[in-house]
Formats: sequence, structure tokens, C-alpha cells
Amino acid sequence: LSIFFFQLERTFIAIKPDGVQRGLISEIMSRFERKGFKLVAIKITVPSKDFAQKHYHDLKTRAFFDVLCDVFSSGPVIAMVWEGEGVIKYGRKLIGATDPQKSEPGTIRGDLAVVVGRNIIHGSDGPETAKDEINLWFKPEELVNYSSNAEKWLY
Ligand code: FUP
Repeated sequence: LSIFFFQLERTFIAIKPDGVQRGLISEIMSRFERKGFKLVAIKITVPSKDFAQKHYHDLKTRAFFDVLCDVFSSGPVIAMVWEGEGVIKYGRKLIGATDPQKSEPGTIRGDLAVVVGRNIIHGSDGPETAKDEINLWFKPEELVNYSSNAEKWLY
């Protein structure tokens, strides 16, 4: 019954240009979808370098920041908002450790990527970042509220 009264947690997920170029869009989306999370916003866009720097502003003092923003703005990104109980934390679990050499098999990066500079996917790392990133990438009216049939059996 709770699904009718409460909005579930939301997180921002992006398939980065390397993931898109490698043809991994549906592979990555299906992992979130099969888990039981719900897609509530999606777009394909080539971020400007300036936008990439905004998205990764927390990392601006790191040595790899400039290269990271170059790669991130080098081609189309699939920007998404996924919703569901525990989606921020569990989304990170589905994604796996930042360095694909350390991510477990069974995770997206563990199964599909090899090096940290080409780790194919981004996911918000906490509730505050999730809120900020969703606001950076989407206007409120681009987020869709709907109840899916599956939710009756998930919750
Ligand atoms: P994550 O939240 O797992 O994406 O990791 P971070 O926010 O720490 O890093 C963001 C991106 O910076 C990574 F996806 C890849 C890149 N990065 C590097 O290129 N080298 C590093 O040593 C760490 C991160």
C-alpha cells in the first residue's frame, strides 16, 4: 500500500560515453530493471565540458579531473533517474567498485569494464549527491510519476 502514499528513493545513473560506444546501454539498463528498480527519467545527450565539470565538481582537485571531464564530454551519455527502495546504495552495489580491477564479478564494472578511466557508468554516491545530480540533469517535469504493475509484487 505504501507505494500509493510515499515516493520511493531516487538516484541518478549515467551510462558514460565509453559504455554507449561499446553498445552496453540495454545490458546496463536491464540490470536495474530486472532488479526491480523503476526508470522515471531518461535522456541521451552529449554533455559540454563545462557541464561535465559541474557534474564532477567534487573531484576538481584530483589529478585526473581534466581527463575525466574530457572523456565524459566526448560523446553521448545516457542520463537516467531510477527509483526504488534502497536504490542509491544498491545501485552502487550493482555498479561495483570504481576501479574495475577491484569490482566483483557479477557487478556492471566487474563484468564489463577493465580500467578505471573507462568504467562505463556513473551512480550517485549518497542521498545528497542524488538530489543534486537529479536537479543538475533534469527539470522536475522530466521526472515521470507512475505506478508499475510489478510494484504490487515487489513491495
Ligand atoms: P565513482 O563514484 O565510483 O564513479 O568514483 P569517483 O566519484 O571517485 O570517480 C569518478 C570517476 O573518476 C570514475 F568513475 C573514474 C574516474 N577516476 C579516475 O579516472 N581515476 C581514479 O583514480 C579515480 C577515479
